[in-house]
Amino acid sequence: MKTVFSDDQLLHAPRHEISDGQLKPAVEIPSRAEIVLKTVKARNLGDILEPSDFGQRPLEKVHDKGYLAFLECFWGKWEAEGRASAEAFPFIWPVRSLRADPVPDHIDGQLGRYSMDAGTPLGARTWEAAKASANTALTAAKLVHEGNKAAFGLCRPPGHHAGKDFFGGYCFLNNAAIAAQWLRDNGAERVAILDVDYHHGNGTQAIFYDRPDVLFLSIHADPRQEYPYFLGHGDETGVKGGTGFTKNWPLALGTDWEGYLPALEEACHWLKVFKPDALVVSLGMDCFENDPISGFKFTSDDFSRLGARLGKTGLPTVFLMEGGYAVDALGTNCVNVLEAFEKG
Ligand code: Q9C
Ligand code: ZN
Repeated sequence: MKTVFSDDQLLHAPRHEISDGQLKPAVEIPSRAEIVLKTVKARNLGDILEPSDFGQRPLEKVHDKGYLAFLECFWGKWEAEGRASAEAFPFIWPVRSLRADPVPDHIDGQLGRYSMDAGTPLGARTWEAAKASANTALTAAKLVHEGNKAAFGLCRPPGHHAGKDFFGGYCFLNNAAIAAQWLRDNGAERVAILDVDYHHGNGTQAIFYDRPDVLFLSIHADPRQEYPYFLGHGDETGVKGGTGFTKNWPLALGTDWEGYLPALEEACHWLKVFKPDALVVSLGMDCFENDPISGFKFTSDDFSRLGARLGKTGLPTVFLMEGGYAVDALGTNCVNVLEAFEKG
């Protein structure tokens, strides 16, 4: 399987995140991508390609233009404001009874308008890294479009929490949504997204919630107990024409492979019913038992089981990396999925 990756994705290098009432060391860091790349090489998964530049169009098909302009221009405004910090955090949001329109002129207002949490630092080169990550996803999608059975976009920063007009959960551009939309625009009639990251893919779900052409399936920690808390419940199944084309499997904290498998089997059943032209897998490795911020109990071997099960679907598949914060094991867990998928 071919891997797509660009060094530009390392330019987003956050130092801290706001978590548990403290400024803590960031967990979504460049070494995540580096260890996965190293393992891809060590285990000879296949060629490693640089992404092509797809330009602004595929981003605008998913994201709001004002939001993209905000991401691009933010750091210049932050510096012009005389801020000394190496990264920016939002601290006010347009919640119930406040107005999201008009978008404020002031950067602190814009930060709140275009974000969902205070745990996702924006830095000087975040935009470049996020764009490179999206181009990596698009290039992997193109490889599958051109007839490769599967491809791996080593995306970082991740994407599935980012919505049409907001960043959060370490995500800025929704790589999976951008790839799925590109596949739709290039001949695929139906695309399925299976999100196996430990956290619910709220951004991806919201982007396709009213659409029947992109099936969104997500298996994740129950939002009653876990981030992102405000989406990913079992009764969310889509709206309007998209009714029935979103499915969620919220699982209890402490879930192991045995507890996970029935949900995975149901998700694979819906893939079979939907018959997509392509599958996009939002591949988080944060279900791992030693993940520092998560509560499931996958072993490294379970990631091979996951990959083998996905291989059995027989679908052309674009794997895009999402979360996973046990850096030492991240490469092993990720390549376990990809290798087992290919062995089928
Ligand atoms: N105290 C992804 O996996 N909050 N994002 C963690 C821990 C954010 C995870 C707080 C988790 C976001 C792509
Ligand atoms: Zn996650």
